[in-house]
Amino acid sequence: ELQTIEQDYPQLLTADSPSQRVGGVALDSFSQVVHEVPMLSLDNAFSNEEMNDFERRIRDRLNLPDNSEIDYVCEPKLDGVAVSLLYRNGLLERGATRGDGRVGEDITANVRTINSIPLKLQGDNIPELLEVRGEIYLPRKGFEQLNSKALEAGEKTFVNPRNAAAGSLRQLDSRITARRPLTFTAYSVGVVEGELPDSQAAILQRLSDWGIPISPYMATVLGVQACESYYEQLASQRAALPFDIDGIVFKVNTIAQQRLLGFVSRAPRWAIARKFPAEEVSTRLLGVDFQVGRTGAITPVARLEPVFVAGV
Ligand code: 5U1
Repeated sequence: ELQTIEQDYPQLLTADSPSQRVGGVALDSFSQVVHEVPMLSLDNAFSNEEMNDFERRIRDRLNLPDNSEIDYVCEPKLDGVAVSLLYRNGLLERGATRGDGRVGEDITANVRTINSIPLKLQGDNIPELLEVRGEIYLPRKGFEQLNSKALEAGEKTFVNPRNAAAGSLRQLDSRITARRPLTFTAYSVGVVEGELPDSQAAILQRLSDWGIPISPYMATVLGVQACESYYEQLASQRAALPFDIDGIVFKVNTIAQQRLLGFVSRAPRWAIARKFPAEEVSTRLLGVDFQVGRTGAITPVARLEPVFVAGV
Protein backbone atom coordinates (compact mmCIF):
# COMPACT_ATOMS: atom_id res chain seq x y z
CA GLU A 1 0.00 0.00 0.00
CA LEU A 2 2.82 2.34 0.95
CA GLN A 3 4.65 1.53 -2.29
CA THR A 4 1.53 2.42 -4.31
CA ILE A 5 1.14 5.75 -2.47
CA GLU A 6 4.82 6.53 -3.04
CA GLN A 7 4.49 5.71 -6.73
CA ASP A 8 1.49 8.05 -7.05
CA TYR A 9 3.07 10.80 -4.90
CA PRO A 10 6.86 10.54 -5.39
CA GLN A 11 7.35 13.77 -3.42
CA LEU A 12 6.33 11.80 -0.30
CA LEU A 13 9.06 9.18 -0.71
CA THR A 14 11.82 9.64 1.89
CA ALA A 15 15.18 7.88 2.24
CA ASP A 16 14.06 6.35 5.55
CA SER A 17 10.66 5.13 4.33
CA PRO A 18 9.97 1.49 5.33
CA SER A 19 9.52 0.79 1.62
CA GLN A 20 13.25 1.44 1.22
CA ARG A 21 14.03 -1.61 3.37
CA VAL A 22 12.34 -4.05 1.02
CA GLY A 23 14.71 -5.97 -1.20
CA GLY A 24 14.56 -5.34 -4.94
CA VAL A 25 16.33 -7.33 -7.64
CA ALA A 26 19.09 -9.79 -6.71
CA LEU A 27 22.74 -8.80 -7.21
CA ASP A 28 25.17 -10.78 -9.43
CA SER A 29 27.94 -10.45 -6.86
CA PHE A 30 29.04 -8.30 -3.92
CA SER A 31 31.42 -5.46 -4.69
CA GLN A 32 34.47 -4.84 -2.53
CA VAL A 33 34.75 -2.14 0.11
CA VAL A 34 38.11 -0.89 1.36
CA HIS A 35 37.94 0.04 5.05
CA GLU A 36 39.58 3.44 5.37
CA VAL A 37 40.18 2.68 9.05
CA PRO A 38 40.99 -1.06 9.28
CA MET A 39 38.51 -3.19 11.22
CA LEU A 40 40.54 -4.66 14.04
CA SER A 41 40.41 -8.00 15.72
CA LEU A 42 40.84 -8.59 19.45
CA ASP A 43 43.47 -10.33 21.50
CA ASN A 44 42.09 -13.01 23.80
CA ALA A 45 42.53 -13.72 27.49
CA PHE A 46 41.59 -17.13 28.91
CA SER A 47 42.32 -16.58 32.62
CA ASN A 48 42.43 -13.96 35.36
CA GLU A 49 46.24 -14.05 35.11
CA GLU A 50 46.04 -13.05 31.45
CA MET A 51 43.65 -10.24 32.40
CA ASN A 52 46.14 -9.06 35.06
CA ASP A 53 48.90 -9.14 32.41
CA PHE A 54 46.68 -7.04 30.12
CA GLU A 55 46.26 -4.40 32.84
CA ARG A 56 49.96 -4.52 33.71
CA ARG A 57 50.89 -3.80 30.07
CA ILE A 58 48.48 -0.84 30.00
CA ARG A 59 49.82 0.51 33.29
CA ASP A 60 53.43 0.24 32.05
CA ARG A 61 52.73 1.91 28.69
CA LEU A 62 50.75 4.75 30.27
CA ASN A 63 53.18 5.09 33.18
CA LEU A 64 50.31 4.83 35.64
CA PRO A 65 51.09 4.39 39.35
CA ASP A 66 49.97 1.10 40.96
CA ASN A 67 47.36 2.84 43.11
CA SER A 68 45.48 4.41 40.17
CA GLU A 69 42.43 2.63 38.76
CA ILE A 70 41.83 2.24 35.02
CA ASP A 71 38.35 2.94 33.72
CA TYR A 72 37.01 0.07 31.55
CA VAL A 73 33.91 -0.49 29.42
CA CYS A 74 32.58 -4.06 29.53
CA GLU A 75 30.28 -5.62 26.94
CA PRO A 76 29.25 -9.14 25.93
CA LYS A 77 31.09 -10.41 22.86
CA LEU A 78 28.29 -11.29 20.48
CA ASP A 79 28.72 -14.34 18.30
CA GLY A 80 27.67 -12.89 14.97
CA VAL A 81 29.12 -11.13 11.94
CA ALA A 82 31.16 -7.93 12.32
CA VAL A 83 29.95 -5.13 10.03
CA SER A 84 30.53 -1.47 9.25
CA LEU A 85 27.61 0.93 8.67
CA LEU A 86 28.39 4.25 7.02
CA TYR A 87 26.06 7.20 7.66
CA ARG A 88 26.42 10.38 5.60
CA ASN A 89 24.53 13.37 6.97
CA GLY A 90 22.56 10.92 9.11
CA LEU A 91 21.45 8.68 6.23
CA LEU A 92 22.58 5.07 5.92
CA GLU A 93 24.78 5.02 2.82
CA ARG A 94 26.63 1.70 2.96
CA GLY A 95 26.87 -1.52 4.90
CA ALA A 96 29.95 -3.73 4.60
CA THR A 97 31.33 -6.92 6.09
CA ARG A 98 34.63 -6.89 7.96
CA GLY A 99 36.28 -9.25 5.48
CA ASP A 100 39.97 -9.48 6.32
CA GLY A 101 39.78 -6.18 8.21
CA ARG A 102 41.09 -4.15 5.28
CA VAL A 103 38.72 -5.18 2.47
CA GLY A 104 35.15 -6.35 3.00
CA GLU A 105 32.04 -6.83 0.89
CA ASP A 106 29.29 -4.32 0.18
CA ILE A 107 26.12 -5.73 1.77
CA THR A 108 24.11 -2.49 1.78
CA ALA A 109 20.93 -4.03 0.33
CA ASN A 110 20.96 -6.77 3.00
CA VAL A 111 21.73 -4.39 5.84
CA ARG A 112 18.81 -2.15 4.87
CA THR A 113 16.37 -5.02 5.53
CA ILE A 114 17.37 -5.21 9.24
CA ASN A 115 14.78 -3.31 11.23
CA SER A 116 17.03 -2.46 14.19
CA ILE A 117 19.43 -0.61 11.84
CA PRO A 118 18.11 2.94 11.39
CA LEU A 119 18.00 4.19 7.80
CA LYS A 120 18.09 7.72 9.20
CA LEU A 121 19.64 8.89 12.48
CA GLN A 122 17.57 11.05 14.82
CA GLY A 123 18.71 13.94 17.03
CA ASP A 124 21.32 16.68 17.14
CA ASN A 125 24.99 17.11 16.25
CA ILE A 126 25.13 14.04 14.01
CA PRO A 127 28.59 13.91 12.36
CA GLU A 128 28.65 14.55 8.62
CA LEU A 129 30.28 11.15 8.19
CA LEU A 130 29.88 8.44 10.81
CA GLU A 131 31.00 4.85 10.45
CA VAL A 132 29.36 2.65 13.07
CA ARG A 133 30.81 -0.77 13.76
CA GLY A 134 29.14 -3.67 15.45
CA GLU A 135 27.73 -7.13 15.13
CA ILE A 136 24.79 -8.48 13.14
CA TYR A 137 23.44 -11.62 14.79
CA LEU A 138 20.40 -13.83 15.17
CA PRO A 139 18.87 -13.89 18.65
CA ARG A 140 18.23 -17.47 19.85
CA LYS A 141 14.46 -17.17 19.46
CA GLY A 142 14.81 -15.96 15.87
CA PHE A 143 17.19 -18.84 15.15
CA GLU A 144 14.69 -21.40 16.51
CA GLN A 145 11.85 -19.86 14.47
CA LEU A 146 13.99 -19.88 11.33
CA ASN A 147 14.92 -23.52 11.81
CA SER A 148 11.37 -24.66 12.57
CA LYS A 149 10.17 -22.91 9.38
CA ALA A 150 12.99 -24.60 7.43
CA LEU A 151 11.96 -27.99 8.88
CA GLU A 152 8.30 -27.42 7.94
CA ALA A 153 9.35 -26.52 4.40
CA GLY A 154 11.61 -29.60 4.22
CA GLU A 155 14.69 -27.38 3.85
CA LYS A 156 18.11 -27.70 5.44
CA THR A 157 18.38 -26.25 8.94
CA PHE A 158 21.23 -24.07 10.23
CA VAL A 159 23.61 -25.58 12.73
CA ASN A 160 23.97 -22.47 14.93
CA PRO A 161 22.86 -18.80 15.05
CA ARG A 162 26.23 -17.52 13.85
CA ASN A 163 26.18 -19.64 10.69
CA ALA A 164 22.59 -18.61 10.09
CA ALA A 165 23.49 -14.90 10.43
CA ALA A 166 26.53 -15.24 8.15
CA GLY A 167 24.52 -17.22 5.57
CA SER A 168 21.73 -14.65 5.67
CA LEU A 169 24.11 -11.77 4.98
CA ARG A 170 25.73 -13.68 2.11
CA GLN A 171 22.47 -13.70 0.15
CA LEU A 172 22.64 -11.90 -3.18
CA ASP A 173 18.84 -11.59 -3.06
CA SER A 174 18.04 -9.25 -0.18
CA ARG A 175 14.41 -10.44 -0.16
CA ILE A 176 15.75 -13.62 1.45
CA THR A 177 17.73 -11.63 4.03
CA ALA A 178 14.58 -9.61 4.79
CA ARG A 179 12.87 -12.81 5.98
CA ARG A 180 15.61 -13.58 8.52
CA PRO A 181 15.10 -12.07 12.01
CA LEU A 182 18.57 -10.50 12.16
CA THR A 183 19.44 -7.77 14.58
CA PHE A 184 22.33 -5.36 15.21
CA THR A 185 24.30 -4.02 18.16
CA ALA A 186 26.97 -1.32 17.81
CA TYR A 187 30.26 -1.44 19.72
CA SER A 188 32.57 1.16 18.16
CA VAL A 189 33.10 3.75 15.43
CA GLY A 190 35.47 3.92 12.47
CA VAL A 191 35.68 6.98 10.21
CA VAL A 192 34.16 10.07 11.85
CA GLU A 193 33.93 13.57 10.40
CA GLY A 194 32.42 15.53 13.25
CA GLU A 195 32.49 15.69 17.02
CA LEU A 196 32.20 12.72 19.35
CA PRO A 197 32.63 12.50 23.16
CA ASP A 198 36.00 11.61 24.71
CA SER A 199 35.13 8.23 26.21
CA GLN A 200 34.02 4.91 24.77
CA ALA A 201 30.94 4.71 27.02
CA ALA A 202 29.83 8.26 26.13
CA ILE A 203 30.32 7.54 22.40
CA LEU A 204 28.11 4.45 22.67
CA GLN A 205 25.52 6.46 24.61
CA ARG A 206 25.59 9.10 21.85
CA LEU A 207 25.05 6.39 19.20
CA SER A 208 22.10 5.16 21.22
CA ASP A 209 20.68 8.72 21.41
CA TRP A 210 20.79 8.81 17.59
CA GLY A 211 18.78 5.58 17.42
CA ILE A 212 21.58 3.03 16.98
CA PRO A 213 21.17 -0.03 19.22
CA ILE A 214 23.92 -0.66 21.79
CA SER A 215 24.22 -3.46 24.32
CA PRO A 216 21.89 -3.11 27.32
CA TYR A 217 24.53 -5.12 29.22
CA MET A 218 27.22 -2.46 28.70
CA ALA A 219 28.80 -1.30 31.98
CA THR A 220 31.73 0.84 33.06
CA VAL A 221 33.92 -0.40 35.91
CA LEU A 222 37.13 0.65 37.66
CA GLY A 223 40.08 -1.75 37.62
CA VAL A 224 40.74 -5.27 36.44
CA GLN A 225 39.20 -6.91 39.57
CA ALA A 226 35.87 -5.31 38.69
CA CYS A 227 36.27 -6.62 35.10
CA GLU A 228 36.64 -10.11 36.53
CA SER A 229 33.47 -9.69 38.64
CA TYR A 230 31.58 -8.53 35.53
CA TYR A 231 32.89 -11.58 33.64
CA GLU A 232 31.80 -13.98 36.42
CA GLN A 233 28.38 -12.38 36.62
CA LEU A 234 27.71 -12.55 32.86
CA ALA A 235 29.18 -16.07 32.62
CA SER A 236 26.59 -17.21 35.18
CA GLN A 237 23.79 -15.64 33.09
CA ARG A 238 25.16 -16.88 29.76
CA ALA A 239 22.73 -19.76 29.17
CA ALA A 240 19.75 -17.49 29.92
CA LEU A 241 20.80 -14.65 27.60
CA PRO A 242 18.60 -14.17 24.50
CA PHE A 243 21.67 -14.43 22.22
CA ASP A 244 24.91 -16.41 21.95
CA ILE A 245 28.08 -14.84 23.30
CA ASP A 246 31.60 -16.24 23.28
CA GLY A 247 33.19 -13.96 25.84
CA ILE A 248 33.33 -10.47 27.30
CA VAL A 249 35.12 -7.51 25.73
CA PHE A 250 36.92 -5.04 27.99
CA LYS A 251 38.08 -1.69 26.62
CA VAL A 252 39.94 1.20 28.18
CA ASN A 253 37.21 3.84 28.41
CA THR A 254 39.23 7.03 27.91
CA ILE A 255 39.81 7.73 24.21
CA ALA A 256 43.00 9.73 24.95
CA GLN A 257 44.43 6.64 26.70
CA GLN A 258 43.32 4.42 23.79
CA ARG A 259 45.26 6.71 21.41
CA LEU A 260 48.39 6.54 23.57
CA LEU A 261 48.17 2.75 23.74
CA GLY A 262 47.71 2.23 19.98
CA PHE A 263 47.85 -1.17 18.26
CA VAL A 264 50.01 -4.23 17.79
CA SER A 265 49.57 -5.77 14.34
CA ARG A 266 45.77 -6.01 13.95
CA ALA A 267 44.69 -5.72 17.59
CA PRO A 268 44.37 -2.69 19.87
CA ARG A 269 46.44 -2.68 23.07
CA TRP A 270 43.50 -1.05 24.85
CA ALA A 271 40.99 -3.90 24.44
CA ILE A 272 40.79 -7.61 25.13
CA ALA A 273 38.27 -10.41 24.77
CA ARG A 274 38.03 -12.55 27.90
CA LYS A 275 36.88 -15.84 26.41
CA PHE A 276 34.77 -18.45 28.14
CA PRO A 277 36.45 -21.81 28.68
CA ALA A 278 35.98 -24.20 25.77
CA GLU A 279 32.75 -26.20 26.12
CA GLU A 280 33.33 -29.89 26.87
CA VAL A 281 31.08 -32.90 26.34
CA SER A 282 31.61 -36.65 26.51
CA THR A 283 31.17 -39.09 23.66
CA ARG A 284 31.91 -42.70 22.83
CA LEU A 285 35.10 -43.96 21.21
CA LEU A 286 33.86 -46.20 18.40
CA GLY A 287 37.26 -47.35 17.24
CA VAL A 288 40.74 -46.32 16.21
CA ASP A 289 42.00 -46.28 12.62
CA PHE A 290 45.74 -46.45 12.02
CA GLN A 291 46.61 -44.31 9.02
CA VAL A 292 49.93 -44.97 7.32
CA GLY A 293 51.58 -41.90 5.80
CA ARG A 294 53.87 -41.74 2.75
CA THR A 295 56.95 -41.98 4.96
CA GLY A 296 55.55 -44.92 6.90
CA ALA A 297 54.57 -42.79 9.90
CA ILE A 298 51.52 -44.25 11.59
CA THR A 299 48.86 -41.90 12.92
CA PRO A 300 46.12 -43.27 15.15
CA VAL A 301 42.79 -41.54 14.40
CA ALA A 302 39.88 -41.84 16.82
CA ARG A 303 36.42 -42.53 15.41
CA LEU A 304 33.97 -40.80 17.75
CA GLU A 305 30.22 -40.97 18.00
CA PRO A 306 29.12 -37.54 16.64
CA VAL A 307 28.19 -35.13 19.40
CA PHE A 308 27.02 -31.49 19.35
CA VAL A 309 29.44 -29.14 21.08
CA ALA A 310 29.92 -25.36 21.03
CA GLY A 311 27.53 -24.91 18.13
CA VAL A 312 29.13 -27.47 15.82
N1 5U1 B 1 31.33 -6.07 22.20
C1 5U1 B 1 32.35 -5.95 21.36
N2 5U1 B 1 32.68 -6.86 20.44
N3 5U1 B 1 33.76 -6.36 19.81
C2 5U1 B 1 34.48 -6.89 18.78
N4 5U1 B 1 33.18 -4.90 21.31
C3 5U1 B 1 34.06 -5.14 20.34
N5 5U1 B 1 35.09 -4.40 19.89
C4 5U1 B 1 35.82 -4.89 18.87
C5 5U1 B 1 35.54 -6.14 18.30
C6 5U1 B 1 36.37 -6.67 17.18
O1 5U1 B 1 36.85 -4.18 18.37
C7 5U1 B 1 37.11 -2.88 18.94
C8 5U1 B 1 38.02 -3.01 20.09
C9 5U1 B 1 37.72 -2.05 17.88
